[in-house]
Order: sequence, then structure tokens, then C-alpha cells
Amino acid sequence: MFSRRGLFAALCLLLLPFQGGAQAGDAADAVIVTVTGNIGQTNRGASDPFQDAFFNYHGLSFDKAYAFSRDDLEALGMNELSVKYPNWPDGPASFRGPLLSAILDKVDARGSIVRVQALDGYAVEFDIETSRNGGFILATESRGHPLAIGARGPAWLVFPPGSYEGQPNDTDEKLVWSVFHIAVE
Ligand SMILES: Nc1nc2c(c(=O)[nH]1)N[C@H]1C(S)=C(S)[C@@H](COP(=O)(O)O)O[C@H]1N2
Ligand SMILES: [Mo]
Repeated sequence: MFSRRGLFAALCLLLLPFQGGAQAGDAADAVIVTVTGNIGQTNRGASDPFQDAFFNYHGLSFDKAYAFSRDDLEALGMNELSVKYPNWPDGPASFRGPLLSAILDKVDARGSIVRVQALDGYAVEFDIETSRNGGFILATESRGHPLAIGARGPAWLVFPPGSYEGQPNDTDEKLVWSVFHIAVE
């Protein structure tokens, strides 16, 4: 007779080859955006100066955080948005990505300020009510393609003109491209 534990192990082995996406090393599992700060839900522990070298480079450290892969962001629900700014060369651009508010909900954001930070260090702060505005999307795709690093990826904070008080209508300032970090304070 199999022991209960033996049976369970055998079943797990049987199921292994049929397991879909979630295997270590899948590109879709790679973290692209990490949320830190005043949040109630986390899925990772403290930053490590060696492992988290790029956070360290930016002088950032944290005790815990919520790390999102592309798949994780997609699972929040992809919203579509078409936006045009006068300084864009090719007319309106289409975007897909989760609402910033869906991300804030997922991490149980408790602060009042949301800082969206890019690879190059550019960072923009919004009060949390503004960032929950339904027009704020953290796009992971544009014009039908994933946003690439070296282009505007891994994620681009996009919203239509008129999305925050005092927004100039002639430029796309505060549309942070190459986003990798969101801090809630
Ligand atoms: N990562 C990042 N995003 C950014 C910026 C930046 O320097 N870095 N500049 C902002 C500003 S001030 C403007 S006007 C728009 C367009 O800047 P760009 O023409 O350099 O893309 O992107 C915004 N998003
Ligand atoms: Mo700008």
C-alpha cells in the first residue's frame, strides 16, 4: 500500500509536466515593477544590496514590497487607452495595461502620495486621489507590442490630457516612461 504522503508525492510528479506557465525562469515571471512603502499587502521580503543592485544604485532599500511580473500586472485586468499629445510625432498611440488604481488596490495602498519612478531616476508624485483617477494606466503594451527596455518600457504611466489639476495641455510631462518602481507614502 502507498502511504498517504507517498501517494501525494506520486500525484505531484504526475501533475508536474502538465503545469502551465509558472515555472522558475519563465520570462513572464520576471519582475518588472515593484511597489514599496505604505502598503498592506506584500509578496517579497527585504531588499538586499547585492541581489537588488539597481534599487541599491538608486539609494533605495525596503523591508518588504509587492513585486509584479508582466503576468501579474496583466492579471489585474488590461485597460485600453488611446492618447495623443501635441509633442508626439505619430498621432494618437494605443496603450494596454492595468489601472494604476488596480495596482494600488492590490497592494492595499495606505499612504497619501504615490511616487512613480523610472529607470533613469525621473520620478513624479501624485496625491493618491489623483492617481486613482480612472484615466491613469500603467501601460505594458503600446501599439500592439510589449514596451521594451531601451524604448519606453518596461512600463509607461499614461493618461489623457486634463488628468490632473494644472496639467499643461501641450506636453506629456509626468507621463513617466521606463517605470520600475512605485513608492506609496
Ligand atoms: N523616465 C522618464 N520619463 C519621462 C521623462 C524623463 O526624463 N524620464 N520626462 C518627462 C517629460 S518632462 C516629458 S515632457 C515627457 C517627454 O519627454 P521625452 O521627450 O524625453 O520622452 O516624458 C516625461 N516622462
Ligand atoms: Mo518635459
